[in-house]
Amino acid sequence: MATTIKEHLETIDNDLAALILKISSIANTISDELPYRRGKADTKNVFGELQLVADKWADQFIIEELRKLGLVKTVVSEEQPDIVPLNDSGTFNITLDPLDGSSNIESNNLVGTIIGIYKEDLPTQGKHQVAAMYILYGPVATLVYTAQNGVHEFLYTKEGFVLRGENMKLPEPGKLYGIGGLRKDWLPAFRQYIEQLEAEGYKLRYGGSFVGDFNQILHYGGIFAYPALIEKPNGKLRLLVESNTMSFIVKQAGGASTTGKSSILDVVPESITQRVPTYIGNKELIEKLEKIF
Ligand code: P6P
Repeated sequence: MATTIKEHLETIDNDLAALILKISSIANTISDELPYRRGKADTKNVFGELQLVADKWADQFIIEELRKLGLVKTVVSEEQPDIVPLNDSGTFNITLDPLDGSSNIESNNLVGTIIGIYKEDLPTQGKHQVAAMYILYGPVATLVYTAQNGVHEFLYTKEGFVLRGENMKLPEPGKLYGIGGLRKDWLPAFRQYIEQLEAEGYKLRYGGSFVGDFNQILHYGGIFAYPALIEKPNGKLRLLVESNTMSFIVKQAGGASTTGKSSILDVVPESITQRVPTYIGNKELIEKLEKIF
């Protein structure tokens, strides 16, 4: 009999398990609702990006579900301009990208929900996470989490989320590379680094959603980056709601992440909207990358 996520969570702190289980329970609602939440909203998020109906709905839905649980003190969401207070007596503080890659909905490509879980008040360094997870709405819905107990993947079935992979590690050596931004805008040294990987036979996989592209690196190894660009030295990805969460997961899976100079998990946030150049994947590739900057 396959291990359910509820059974797998029995080995961790009860409140943290209850939180992760709650988040897993919203996955199928979001997946079921996506066909009906299409089109553009008439608003922009704090980053000036046009919000989609699905972005706003998923954000509100998740925040209200977390509020009902009573364990969450605050939420920092990509779709909210400020920290959202939920329960004064809550134990956890959450970073949330409710529907990462939502521009992919129109073309039915991968989107997902990214969640970082902290006990410290936000904003704080990513290394202070107590758990991190994402849900990927793909051909099948999958959920990946770590509570500092390794990285574990679950498949959504008629019986709910069941264990598919336990203590996942990035395969060595990796096979893939996926890089955001336009090649002409990459820093010259980074362009040469990528051309070296191409010469070594790394295959390009880039799908326009961090959650989908990271998930490929977790399964096949390699490197994903939304790099520093000539005109945008901080790249595009948000430190709190995107890069810190995946960096916490990749470290538990034997990989690493960097801003180009140092670990993303060590960055002291200056604001909840801070962007960070993001390079993430096999440790050996990240170490090699840091030498060129
Ligand atoms: P581009 C999605 O909007 C996102 O924040 C990440 O999920 C993804 O990696 C990146 O932006 C895609 O950006 O410029 O390729 O559309």
